[in-house]
Amino acid sequence: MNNSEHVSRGVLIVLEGLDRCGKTTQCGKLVSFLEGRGLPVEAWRFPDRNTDIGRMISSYLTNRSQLDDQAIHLLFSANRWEKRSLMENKLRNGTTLVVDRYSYSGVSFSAAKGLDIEWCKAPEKGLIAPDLVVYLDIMPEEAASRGGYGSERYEQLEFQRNVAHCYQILHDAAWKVIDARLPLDSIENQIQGLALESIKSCQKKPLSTL
Ligand code: T5A
Ligand code: NA
Repeated sequence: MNNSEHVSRGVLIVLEGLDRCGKTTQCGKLVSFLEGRGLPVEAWRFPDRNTDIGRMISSYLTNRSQLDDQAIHLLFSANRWEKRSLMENKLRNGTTLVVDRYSYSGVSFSAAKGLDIEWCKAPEKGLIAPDLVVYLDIMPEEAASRGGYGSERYEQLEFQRNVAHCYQILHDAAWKVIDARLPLDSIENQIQGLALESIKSCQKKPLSTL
């Protein structure tokens, strides 16, 4: 008998938002919090720059290579697909995954360039659907004023405005929106509450796909 039938599954938690909204900071805090409660949990991020595809993406993002918009879009998607079976195994075996960006970044950043949004969504179909999407809501102007902004390809105010607009189109009622201008610990507490709720309610639900 399959071992995983006896284990409650892990939950797929995704944090999304504009560049510099604070996702990476909050993903780290959430992972530590869940670890502290004795839950099996891992921090993941997309792009995963450690694979061959991820290295191509990283080179593009740091302006060391050029690619057509469609080509880079498909690479970002392929970077998720190459991790899909590992993701499914981890979840089935009870590990909760806290993921810094996922398909919604893929669609929003490419559609912000003017690509057709339905075309952008197509290669994401069949990936595992998140149980919880937390959107850290920030004005592009505010994000731009945070440290380190401007070093990568997409970190430009006008472009981030388009991305924000595309996120609005994708946004569905199940997303949890948090004001990213709040103090760190206030955001942290809100995300902890949402994560615990999701872990409680999703463990018996089967995994689904986008
Ligand atoms: N992309 C990604 C695509 O185009 N398609 C895709 O499919 C995917 C997956 C790289 C780029 O790739 C694009 C999106 C991105 O442009 P990345 O490597 O995840 O993606 O880079 P970013 O998301 O841009 O990461 P950043 O590091 O820029 O932003 P974070 O993670 O949102 O922010 P964080 O936590 O590093 O914080 C930024 C700064 O703000 C401060 C922090 O201390 C830090 O200095 N900060 C706060 N300040 C005040 N109040 C708060 N509440 C704060 N929270 C954080
Ligand atoms: Na980050």
